[in-house]
Amino acid sequence: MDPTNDEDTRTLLVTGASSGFGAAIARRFAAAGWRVIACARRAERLAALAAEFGESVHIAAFDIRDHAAMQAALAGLPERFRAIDVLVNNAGLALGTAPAQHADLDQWQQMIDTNISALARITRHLLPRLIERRGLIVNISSVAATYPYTGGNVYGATKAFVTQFSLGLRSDLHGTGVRVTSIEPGMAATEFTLVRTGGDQTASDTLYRGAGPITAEDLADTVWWVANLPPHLNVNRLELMPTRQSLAGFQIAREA
Ligand code: NDP
Ligand code: 8X3
Repeated sequence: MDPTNDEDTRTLLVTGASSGFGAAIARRFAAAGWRVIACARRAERLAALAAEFGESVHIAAFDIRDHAAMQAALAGLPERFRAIDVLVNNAGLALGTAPAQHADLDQWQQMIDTNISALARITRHLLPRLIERRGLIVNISSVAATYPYTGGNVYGATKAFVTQFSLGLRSDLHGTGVRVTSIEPGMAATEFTLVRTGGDQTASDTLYRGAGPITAEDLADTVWWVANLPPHLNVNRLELMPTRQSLAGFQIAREA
């Protein structure tokens, strides 16, 4: 891509660009000369991103659960950001680690609204533009979509939706040239655990210490790789884990 040629420049929209994976993805692509639309609620974080990269980053601060706000932000895109080549559905969160029988229903609802409903809506909204560009959709799912763990309940189920929705999109978009990839990471050191625990920095530090977690830059490099594959190649699902994380299976509650 020749960044001096405006026709050549490709555009990526990434949700959840104010921290973690999303911020690293925005930086990775902007640094390589792409136009980047960076979305999240925290406008001051997005402004810092725009200050770093100037005119190649357009920021859109809105709550992705708010359908009208999402539509208004996309309708208000400047002309040069309107043709979108890559949509990265990254905004999402886990709230709480309580087993289902003790879980907070409002937290469940927020995860469903963000990880499922908002992701589906923005995707539907942008599909005509992505089809026009023979674009790419990268959905950030999780290993929690496939492997259950105690306290993962609704979070894991929302990510199972993300993975299955990705496969469904592949099927519906057959013949359009649009590619769809579900990326399914394991433990990654971002603000994810801080959010999940309601701001417990010690819990977050303790979880990641000595675990060699995935970094936001690892994930950004992965999205970069997927986005730069030749057009005839589609990565359907990509599961990533830190080497130090692995799977442990079943449990048995024995009779007393
Ligand atoms: P972070 O908490 O660092 O980033 C989450 C991003 O989502 C923030 O930019 C946040 O922005 C945005 N977001 C959350 N809620 C909303 C909302 N209502 N409206 C708009 N934006 C929102 O976590 P990660 O970078 O780790 O998470 C990114 C994705 O990766 C998530 O979907 C997560 O489930 C997934 N994931 C994370 C893993 C990990 O271990 N870290 C592993 C597997 C998957 P703001 O608060 O400014 O709105
Ligand atoms: C985040 C990964 O294993 O903490 O999606 O649920 S995990």
